[in-house]
Amino acid sequence: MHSPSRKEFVSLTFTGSGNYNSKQWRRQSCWRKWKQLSRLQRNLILFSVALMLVCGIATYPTVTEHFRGLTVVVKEDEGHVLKLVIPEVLPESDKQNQPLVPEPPSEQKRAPHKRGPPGLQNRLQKKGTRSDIQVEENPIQEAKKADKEKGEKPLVKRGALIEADQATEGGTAKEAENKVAVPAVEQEDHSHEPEFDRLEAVRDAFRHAWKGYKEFAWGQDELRPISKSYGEWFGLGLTLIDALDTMWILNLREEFEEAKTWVSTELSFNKNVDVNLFESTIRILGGLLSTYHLTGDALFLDKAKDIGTRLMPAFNTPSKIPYSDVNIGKGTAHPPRWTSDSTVAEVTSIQLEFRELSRLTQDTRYRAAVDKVMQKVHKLEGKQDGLVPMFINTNSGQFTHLGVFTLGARADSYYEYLLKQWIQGGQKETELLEDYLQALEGVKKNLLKKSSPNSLTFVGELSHGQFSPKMDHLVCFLPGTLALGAHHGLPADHMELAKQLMETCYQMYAQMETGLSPEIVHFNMHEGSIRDVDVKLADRHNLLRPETVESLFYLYRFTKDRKYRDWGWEILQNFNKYTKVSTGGYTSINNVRDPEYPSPRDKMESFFLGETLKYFYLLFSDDPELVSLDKYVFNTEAHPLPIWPSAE
Ligand code: DMJ
Repeated sequence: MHSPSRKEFVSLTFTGSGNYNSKQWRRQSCWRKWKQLSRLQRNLILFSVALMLVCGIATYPTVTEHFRGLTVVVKEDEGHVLKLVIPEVLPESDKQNQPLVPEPPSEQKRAPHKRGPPGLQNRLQKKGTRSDIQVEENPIQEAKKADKEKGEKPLVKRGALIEADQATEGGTAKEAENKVAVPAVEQEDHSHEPEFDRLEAVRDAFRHAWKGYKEFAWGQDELRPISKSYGEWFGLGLTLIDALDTMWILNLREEFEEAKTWVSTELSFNKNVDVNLFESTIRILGGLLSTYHLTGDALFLDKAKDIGTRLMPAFNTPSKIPYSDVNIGKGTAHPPRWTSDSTVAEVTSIQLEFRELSRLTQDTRYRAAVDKVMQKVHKLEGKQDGLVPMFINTNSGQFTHLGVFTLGARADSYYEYLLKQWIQGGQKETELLEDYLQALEGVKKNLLKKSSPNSLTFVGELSHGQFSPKMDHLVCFLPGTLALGAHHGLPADHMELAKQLMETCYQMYAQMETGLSPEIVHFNMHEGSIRDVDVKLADRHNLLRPETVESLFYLYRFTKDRKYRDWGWEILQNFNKYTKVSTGGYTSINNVRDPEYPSPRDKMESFFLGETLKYFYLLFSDDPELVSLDKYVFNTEAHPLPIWPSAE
């Protein structure tokens, strides 16, 4: 216990006279004062000083990092300028841009990120590394500047792989733990090297995707690469079947043989399972038919006939417009539980496959069923300038939900298959061509607009006469389809429109911080807009979809303009940076606007192998005979089917 009179504080009152400025006086005076202190007081002072020193050392990196986090490096010509950006005082609109996903762990924030191809890299630096740090600028000007810089062959830091086991769909605690692995070794940018390297890069990507599928999801529908597991949809080995012809085209024979063995020994359609008519037609029937054509192996035709026959009960409806779902084991079909409607795109995008099945088997029932659907839709009321609504009733055979028109989800491939059936059948079925041409006029009249500030041509939507500048990534099939039509003799202005829309679809990638497109964008149309593209929080995901790469392939084949390949190369690299999972496979992501934390969804869609990687390969291939567009027509899942010889 201390005596109550004893004071437990340090008094530093300086008294006395003399030269206050002399060093010696100060030293003596301090020492005197120190000696006058009690031992406890001296110990207290020493302890406090030591504590301050320890804290100072420990917090130093955090403080500096915090400072760094509040800055954006802005490259001004040669020099670099650090600008302070304080999130708390960001404009309200920028705050809204902050991701919904949980904050990443601090190590992830601290990791030195230097991502994106050279061009994108510079744009990102200007914008800051997070989506909520935005510097007002014109992204297209920036992209052009970046294109110039590409010529200098700078080093690209290959982005980081996503580590498995670190995140799952839907923002769970695991997701918050998601870490990005230490960046891989620096690698040369291949963008100006021979196409061989790009083809190899696609084969590498396929092998990596296949590795994950083989290890964790073999024979199942879809790989869940983060949790190293799988997801079932129909229970029919969807990814494996969707990928068969891709492996053949990419000349991955070993992988192909393993898959073929599974098809011959394990695949059975005699299963009590409900499948979606459209999805199983385009992925399974289409995949088996194209593999049969590429390989000549009857195994695949037998399997195609089996699944095709099992899907036929879907057409037993009062209107002959098929139900959405079929039980392929029981031979029963039904609409979704909540409606007797089917989706227009679904019932009008199964024709290429069933028609081809009839041709190969000489059994006319398949073709008769799907042709009837087209004949009915051709005559239906409720179109606007050739544009179709999104739903059709299986009882009445009439369109429902009238007045809403889109080229995106639920209507997209109706337009694609009008043209492609016409091509498949040797350009004889004039009703199909008429409907296609009329629909394109409908698009031009009702849906085609320009964005601000860069006048990008885009395809919006119409709802009861009201225009919406919303465009799904799915619409990016259109440049390719337009170009294909022009190649087959349709008006040259289709090609011009294709080029304009191709630029727009590319910008949907290039204007995002990850260089990957979101699922849906909204274009700005009012003068004085800062950027062309806005993305709502709920629309920021990327599912590894193929449409833009598909169109790049067509545009390159027909124009030989190398910029389409370069755009594709940029996109492939960004898939590798933000969606590749270290233990195998690629994953859909939640947020294309946050390169720090794109937030993996733990799912690799079968179309990534069936379509996206196949179109990348064909885009980079110099061989126009590798699936010649004068001999084949691709179904909507990228499975090539032959254009029928003119006699048929
Ligand atoms: C694919 O299954 C097909 O391309 C379909 O037509 C649209 N959706 C996916 C790819 O995005």
